[in-house]
Amino acid sequence: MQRKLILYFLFLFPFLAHSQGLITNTFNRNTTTLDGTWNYIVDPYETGYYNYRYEPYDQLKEKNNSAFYNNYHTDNKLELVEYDFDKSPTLLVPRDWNSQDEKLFYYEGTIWYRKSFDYELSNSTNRLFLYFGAANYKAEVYLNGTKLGVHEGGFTPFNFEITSIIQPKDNYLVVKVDDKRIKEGIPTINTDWWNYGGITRDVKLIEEPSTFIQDYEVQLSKGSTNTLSGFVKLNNVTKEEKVTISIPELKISKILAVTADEKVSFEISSKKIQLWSPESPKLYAVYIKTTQETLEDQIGFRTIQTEGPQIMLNNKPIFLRGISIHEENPMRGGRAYNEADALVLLNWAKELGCNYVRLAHYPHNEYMVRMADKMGLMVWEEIPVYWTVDFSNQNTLKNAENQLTEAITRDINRASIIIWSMANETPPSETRNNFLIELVKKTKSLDDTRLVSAALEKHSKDGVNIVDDAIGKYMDIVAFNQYTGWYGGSLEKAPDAKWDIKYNKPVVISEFGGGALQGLHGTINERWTEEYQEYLYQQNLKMIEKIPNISGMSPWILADFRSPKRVLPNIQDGWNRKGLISNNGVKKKAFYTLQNFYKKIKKEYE
Ligand code: GCB
Repeated sequence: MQRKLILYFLFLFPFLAHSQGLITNTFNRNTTTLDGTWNYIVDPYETGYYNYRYEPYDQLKEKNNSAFYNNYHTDNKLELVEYDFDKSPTLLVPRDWNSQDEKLFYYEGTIWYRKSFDYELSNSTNRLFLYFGAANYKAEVYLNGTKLGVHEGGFTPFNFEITSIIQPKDNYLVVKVDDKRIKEGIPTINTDWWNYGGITRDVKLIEEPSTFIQDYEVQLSKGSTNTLSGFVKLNNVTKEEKVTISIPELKISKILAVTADEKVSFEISSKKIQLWSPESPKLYAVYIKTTQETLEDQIGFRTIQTEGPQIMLNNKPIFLRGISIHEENPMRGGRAYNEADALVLLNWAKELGCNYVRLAHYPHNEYMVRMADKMGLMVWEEIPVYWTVDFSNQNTLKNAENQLTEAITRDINRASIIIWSMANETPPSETRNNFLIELVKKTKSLDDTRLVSAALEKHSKDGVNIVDDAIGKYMDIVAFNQYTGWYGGSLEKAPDAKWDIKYNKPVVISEFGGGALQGLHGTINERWTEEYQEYLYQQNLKMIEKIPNISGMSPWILADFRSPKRVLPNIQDGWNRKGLISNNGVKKKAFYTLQNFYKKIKKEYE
């Protein structure tokens, strides 16, 4: 049978549903992948979504209120006869579309995806969920003619229950993904990275028993090295349920009674916990068990706090030897999306001598943070509140809070994550402060064990570098970006720079750096040469070492990354060249400058 883009769902769900309570730890559940080839239709005018009066089909209230409807509907079905998925080409999922087809390289707009699949529940009382690791930027999801809902935000997961819709044969999943940049979005229109569109992360079906473990947290209590605490949240509790949390290696087994679909807290004491650290990234097998299922996770336990100007990991001062990373595999071009990509990026960071990575400027995929857990890399995780988002817009705030909540919910059990970052280089104002304060409150309400920060900026007066952004008061770490020797400032004088930082808190340089085309050589005064970049690193490192309360850094950036803003012919050609590694995977001279510096710092802290 020829399948068309059938839009009969439009009249069944005349409202916008949203995604439902997030299911976590999908890596260790009973799942079936929907990754692979999906048919697609490029729809720049959104003809599949709006009628000719520019009314969204799925929001039409009256059956006969549009000419389109009168002309084309039969039997509550609306067919766009000019569409045919079966005759359409395919894209790989997960992957951005830009790097899969030259014609889509610069495309920003709507693409319709279609996947057909069969699925039989293994047990008639079981439930089925459809899970997306991420789709950039806005996804509208339809299954067998029913609209499941909408998700906004390109870097966090979402899921929908499909138990009552799934059929054993020929399920017809349609997803509209729209990556148009919008002023009120998170991020907004203007960023310095490629706006990769598409279903960029794994898609899976999750089969669960009727009552199941939706979400949980097992972490050390704030400041304690021997009390584990957290919560378990079951879904669809109809009678009292017994939940057992066990960690066999620690001889821990704790039973909770759960009587409602809400987070039930617990505390467990243990004297023998071996703490997670970069030197020894110990992970424990943790089991959450109900009468209906057992879920395993691999979780590390560590404490992270500040004491005046110091960051304390497991009660010992640490220095964050970091690097900033975009979620991109530069050698392939395109979004990083799997374990192999995570290994490429994080192995480079390890080789550089890092114990810490800043995953900029949005939540990276789950492979990255799970790999960081295993490799012993501490992580700064960020949401894309970048530059000039629409701070006075309440919907924008809700959107940011939602993305933050999804990121924290997905990653709360990852020992590697020590810092939640609220924003990057946002212009100070009362409106912006209020926006960020709300995000800090949200973060602390979801997770009081980690540190909160944001990449701020410095300004200069009478030759003194000043950091006095009022939002610093709400941050556990004062982090700021500075580009001495690239966007102004003298490299010769850098080591003698004066600093006035308002807060007695740990200071982290969240960015510094400069561009170089790998293979281009010259003097230290010639921009874009490897020598210039090397000198820039040498001078910046001399300067940074002397900054009061300095506790770490994440220079900008591990590898060259694509940015439409970077157009200088024969040098940039669409790449931001501040990478220490080229887009061919070749290390530039400055890589070794930083590597040597980190060797020295490591010795000082041992
Ligand atoms: C910054 C931004 C980062 C840019 C970088 C640059 O301050 O935070 O996203 O890519 O500068 O290269 O200019």
